Amino acid sequence: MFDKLRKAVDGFVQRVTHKSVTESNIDDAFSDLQIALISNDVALEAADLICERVREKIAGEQIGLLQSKRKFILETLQEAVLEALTPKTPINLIQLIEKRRKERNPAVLMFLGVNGTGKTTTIAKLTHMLLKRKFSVVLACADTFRAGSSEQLHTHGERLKVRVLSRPYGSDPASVAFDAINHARARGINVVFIDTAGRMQTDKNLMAELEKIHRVAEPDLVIFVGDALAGNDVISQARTFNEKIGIDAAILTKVDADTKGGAALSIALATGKPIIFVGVGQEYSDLEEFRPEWFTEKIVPLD
Ligand SMILES: Nc1nc2c(ncn2[C@@H]2O[C@H](COP(=O)(O)OP(=O)(O)OP(=O)(O)O)[C@@H](O)[C@H]2O)c(=O)[nH]1
Ligand SMILES: [Mg+2]
Repeated sequence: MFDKLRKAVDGFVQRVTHKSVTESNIDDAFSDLQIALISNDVALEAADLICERVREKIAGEQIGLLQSKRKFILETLQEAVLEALTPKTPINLIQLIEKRRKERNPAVLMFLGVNGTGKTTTIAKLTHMLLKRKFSVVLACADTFRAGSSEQLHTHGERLKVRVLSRPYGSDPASVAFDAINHARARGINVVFIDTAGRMQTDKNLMAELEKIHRVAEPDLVIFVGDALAGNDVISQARTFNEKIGIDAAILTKVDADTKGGAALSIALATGKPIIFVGVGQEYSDLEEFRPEWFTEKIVPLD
């Protein structure tokens, strides 16, 4: 999956462990590592932070002895990547839903992101996962904008046997969210998923609409859905949605088709919010918990 980033890391390790490495040409190796990280969708700040961490650790060592220190460098790199990917305040979705259930309230989860990142598919996957855990779910089609959005969510609802609330195209999406939350409260349903229309983070009107949905729904969690293939743009997306609406967590989709691997690092560092799941295909079961260790090992293997 993450072949490109891994190759770049390998190249860096080979350079700094080479016999002729000196204090001065180690700088070149670091700037190559930084460029490799950036060209693999790692945000500039993230790349800087990782290079700095490795440099600090290596500074205490005698460069001449680094030939035998391949393992040490790989471990240091791993530590830096792991630290960047490990959330300071983790989120446990199941615990949150349980807590709301005990309070006899639905957990309200709102999804946002740019067009086509996989919001609707991810909601269907999460519904599938929660149904298996015996939670009840209702879906709100707060996308009254894109042609076919309501049909798409209704199709998932039929397959998964859960209720979908929608309104005609052009209606106020905030009122669909409102209806669904009331429906869940009245019937003791555990989880409300609010599916919003994809929008560019730069579209002022659509961002204002999203703010309204947010104000009305008062969600327990706002989840940013980012596409691993979106390249460097995912940084600006995550950052803008976080600044304008405020996000609590992220889900990274299409990781199955990603060879770069930098998007996870970028989202984590741009927002400081945890990535909670990753999408690894188009089937309902293709959703996995995000494990920082797993991602780190893919990017920096220790062998
Ligand atoms: N390979 C792969 N495809 C995915 C994944 N998640 C979603 N997709 C595909 O991405 C496409 C778009 O998914 P949607 O769920 O409709 O995306 P969306 O964000 O709801 O789109 P809009 O509502 O139009 O903004 C579909 O073809 C999905 O099957 C994933 O993890 N892996
Ligand atoms: Mg959608």
